[in-house]
Parts: sequence; C-alpha cells; structure tokens
Amino acid sequence: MKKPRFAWTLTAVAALAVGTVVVMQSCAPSAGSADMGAIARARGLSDADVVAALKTYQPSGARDEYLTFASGGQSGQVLVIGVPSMRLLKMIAAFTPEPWQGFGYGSEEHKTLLAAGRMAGRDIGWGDSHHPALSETDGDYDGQFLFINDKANPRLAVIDLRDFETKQIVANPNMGTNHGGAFVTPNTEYVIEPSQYSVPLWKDYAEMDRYAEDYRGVVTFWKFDRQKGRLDAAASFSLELPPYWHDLSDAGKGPSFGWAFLNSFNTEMATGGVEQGKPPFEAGASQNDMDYMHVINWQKAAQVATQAGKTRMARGMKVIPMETAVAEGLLYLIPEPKSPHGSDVTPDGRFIVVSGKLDPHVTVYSWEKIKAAIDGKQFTDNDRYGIPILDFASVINGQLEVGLGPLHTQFDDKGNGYTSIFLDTRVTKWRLDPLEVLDQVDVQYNVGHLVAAEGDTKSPDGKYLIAMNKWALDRFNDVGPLLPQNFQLIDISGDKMQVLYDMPIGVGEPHYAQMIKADKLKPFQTYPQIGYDPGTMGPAKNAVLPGKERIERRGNEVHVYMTAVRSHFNPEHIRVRQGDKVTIHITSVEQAHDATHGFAIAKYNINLSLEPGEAQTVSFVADTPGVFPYYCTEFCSALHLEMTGYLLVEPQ
Ligand code: RUQ
Ligand code: CUA
Repeated sequence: MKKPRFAWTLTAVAALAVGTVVVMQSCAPSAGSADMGAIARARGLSDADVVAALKTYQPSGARDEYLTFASGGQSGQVLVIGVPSMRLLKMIAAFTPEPWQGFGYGSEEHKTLLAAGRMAGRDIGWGDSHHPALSETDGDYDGQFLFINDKANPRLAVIDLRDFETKQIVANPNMGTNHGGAFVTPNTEYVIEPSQYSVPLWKDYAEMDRYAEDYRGVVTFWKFDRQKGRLDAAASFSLELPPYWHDLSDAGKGPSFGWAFLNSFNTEMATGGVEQGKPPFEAGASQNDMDYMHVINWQKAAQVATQAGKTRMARGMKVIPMETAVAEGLLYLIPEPKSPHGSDVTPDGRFIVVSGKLDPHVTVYSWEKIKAAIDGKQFTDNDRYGIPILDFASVINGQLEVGLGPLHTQFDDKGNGYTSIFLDTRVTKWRLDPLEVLDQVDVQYNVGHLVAAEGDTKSPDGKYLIAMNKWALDRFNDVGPLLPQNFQLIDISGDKMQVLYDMPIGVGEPHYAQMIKADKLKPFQTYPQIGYDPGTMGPAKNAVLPGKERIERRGNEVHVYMTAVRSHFNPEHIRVRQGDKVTIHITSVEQAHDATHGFAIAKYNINLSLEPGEAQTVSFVADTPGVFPYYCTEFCSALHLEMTGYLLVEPQ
C-alpha cells in the first residue's frame, strides 16, 4: 500500500519545526528524493530557513491571504504582490503607458485619461509614484479604490479595484512637486495631496531671493465622489502653506477625526546655491533643531472653502489663503525634531507618531493634549506667517529612542508600533503605552518604508510586515551596477520578528505600500456584459454585437465596427485611403474567464488589451500608405496566430 503522503509530511514538518533538521531515514529512499531533511542539508538550509519556507510557500493553485499594493517608483506603476508568498501578481499601469494592458497605445479612453495628466503643455511619459492609499470606510480598507501620487509631476491617479485599472489622473497646477500623499480621510471623503518643494503660488515666476515672500507650500484636499469613482476638482480645495518643504501626511481618526497632520522640513527656508559658495540645501535645510508638524482642521476647512470671500482662485483651483486659515482656526504648527519624515496616526487615533531622519527618537504626540492646547489658545509664538505654534513639551506623550534614522511607523493588533530605521538598517518594534522597545531585527539594507497587514487602519491585523529596503548589495545575483530593491517579508505574529523572505523588485524604486486582506477585494472575473466600457464602468456607447460588424465611410472618415472572439476578428480586411481618419470600435464578445485578446496594428503604435466583454475605440489618421497586418497579441487559443487581418492603406 502507498504510504499516506499527508501523514509523512506532517511528521517531517513537526520534526523540522522543533528545531532539528532530521534526516528521515525510514522514508529516505534515494538521493534527489522527497526527503526533506536531506534536501535541507544538501541545500545548506538552517532550521530557521526551513521554517521560513514553510511559512511562505504556496502550493500551486493556493491563494495568498493578503495583497500588497506597492508603489512602482519611477516606473509610475503599482505593483500587486501576494503575501505571504511574495509572488508578483500584476503591475497596474497608472502614470506610464504600458503595452500589455494596452494603456496609452491608441485607445480613446486612455488618450483622454492621459491627456488630463499633461503638465506644462506636455505629455508626461512617466511618474515617480510613492504612496498608494486604499479607500477606507470608517477607518478600515474597503477594497474599492486605490489612489497613488506622482511626485515628479504633481498628480494623483485613481484605480478602480473592480478591474484594477486606472480611471483618472488629476494634475495639480499649484505645486512644483508633491510628496506627502496620497493619504485618505477615514471615509475617503478627501484624498490628501501636499506639495514638497515650494514654488511661487500667486504668480508664475519669482527669483530665489523672493523665496519667503512669493514661494508657497500647498496642501490639496481632493473631494472623492465614490459613486462616480472620480476625484471632483470643482468640489476640492487647497490651503496655502508657508514655503517650508512638506513631507508625509496622515489623517486623524476616532477622536482626531476631521484633522490631518503634515510634516515639514526646511523650515529654515534655505535656498541653496552651492555653486555660489552658499551652503548646499542639505546643510541649509537642517540647521534648526525643530521643524514643524502642521495640524489642519480639514473638516472645518471644507466648510470655509464654500463660504463667499474666504478663498482665492489659483490657476483654476480654490485656495484658502494663510491669513484666512489662521483667522478661521484651520492651521497650527507644532515643533517636531529635526527633519522629520513619517507622520503616522495610531489605530485608535489618540496619538501621532513622528520620526525625525536626524533624530534617533520617535516622538509620540497626544491628540488630547494638542486639542486642549488649541482650544485653550495656548500658543508659544507664531511663525513669520502668523501661524500659531503650540508648545512641544506640553503636547507630547513621550519620546522613545528607536535607532539612527527612523523613518516610518506601522502598527499591529497588540498596541505595538514598528518603525523603519534607515541608518541602523533595521526594524524596531516598540510598545505604545508605556513606551518601550520590545525587539529589533536587522534588514538588508537601508529600509525606507515598511508596511504591516492593514497596518495604518483603525484595526491592524499584525501577522506580516514588509521592510521595503532601498539597497540590496549582496542579496541577489549580480545584475550590473543598478541593483533591485529588496522587499523583506517579516513574521510579526510572535514576540520576536523573523525575516522570512527576500523579494527583489526589479522595477522602479518602490516607496510605500498598503497590505489588505485579500477577501476584501471583489474584482470582476469578466466584465459584466458584452460591450462594457471600462472608462465609464457601464455599457459602451460603441459596443459591437456579433452580427453587427460593418465598415462605414462618412466623407474621409472610416468607422469600423469590429468584434473579437477566439480565434478571429471580424472584419479581417480594412481598406482605407491614405489620409483617412480611421476609427475602430472593437468589442470582445468573449465571456470566458481569462480569454483576453490583444489588438495591435503593425507600425502604427497601436495595441489594445481586450478582456472578456470589453469594448474599446481606437482612432488614427492612416497617413502612411501600405499594407499593415493587425493581429491578436495574447496567445488566446490554438489558432491564435490566425487571429489576424489586414489594414490596406491605398496611396493617394
Ligand atoms: S518616502 S522612504 Cu514615503 Cu517618498 Cu519615506
Ligand atoms: Cu486572440 Cu490571440
């Protein structure tokens, strides 16, 4: 009789888990066998390695418990990664044209979408994405939408998690760059986008010696229309801020609901000029011992923004000027240690954790004390723009030394914080109340952000943490001088943290990520009906049903109504004259899960991805005469190579 495999496996696992790699003599037949102990020894795996493998390995067909949405850095995309397996599931095209998803290769939907992201009169072909934010309901991820910023070209993108596709890009005309967003308020009322490097706000140009007078920071609260799945520029508002450089933000929750917390650095207002013998920015912007956390009452600001005379328009956007913000009690400053980076509100909303890049502590501010100081008008001073400053010592709950170069903090379900320590290249686990360091684990190397399972919501899960390391050095095979980044999965379920897995990220430089319980996501398997428009998430105006395929000429415009199904396009010949404007409406009439077709026209820079039911329109001027095959770019069936046709462009 065959040995029951299940029992064998359990015995072996038990033996391994107690800390000894045992060679299971009794069931170790020959070399290269399924003997786990022998395999572990042959591969030089320690007990801890084997345990880590058991905690991360997913057998074929098994699904991950969490999905992590990570920024794709300079790729301008979003990475979707399964946890604990750390398998890369998808790269969502967000700011950068992406051919597999047919994003930006001819479709009218993407032309309109990307055109909204034009800046300075230019098409922008990339993004520097840093911070993804999942939509929230009552302070918890709801699995419906994802927002992400583009730091280089101050923009935000909105991704619908029904089809994991980008639906909107908005450009912010009043910023030089952004950084501290995207972060959402607890019901996704607003998406927060703060600027980073200040530029002139009320005029288009000002010399650097007019920095203090004319340069300004800005924070924009983009109103999110959940029904439409779009940011609504007309209902959004901004606040004018001093020309400090603004960094990460977070929204209050629970008792601090209605408020937002925004770090800043370069409160020195250094203007650089190393080439003229002046101190470089790195020195000039880090002289002060304290910078300022900005405390913003967004709920009240939203009301003020609707009142006559309380806002000014700047480049078409509503801005609350600083004087109004001060007069209305919308904006306060609190000193924070030297060059802070992360600002993270605790799950219960009672504390705000700030880490200073040049200070070895986390500083824990008490919302209760901040609110009391604001209500009691206990200010020590104003900054030069008249913004009231609260007394540092009286609003903090405490400080805790966590290591050199603390950056960002995430939380678990047991009242602990996890802070990334860049210079010491480790993660520090610490208790919030009373403040105490509990554990530290080395990571490889130079951790930037970290992300825990639902770790910035009101109810974190604990379990897993990913250290998002900037340097990889000796971790992977050499691939030239540009190295991947290293995402390290860490088990945080026990008292001691354990690094489980190294995942190289060979694209862009990811910054932040968010990790959501996979069962909160309810994506479409196929589009809900044949002839569906992902742009509007509804029936497509130009859907083509089987039997209705045709070609119509109207003057020099040619309209092609086409269907795609395994394994042909209909029509298979498109004959036009040089100079004609050609519009192809194409519908995939597939309903089978995963039956995707592509549609590419040779030499015309056109490629669409048509998922089951999807309708797309592509328009172009047939300016080059000749014969151009079009074909399906997805290997959809055995006769996929036959899924083709000819575009004949007759010379003038
Ligand atoms: S950044 S490594 Cu969020 Cu852009 Cu901190
Ligand atoms: Cu359709 Cu290949």
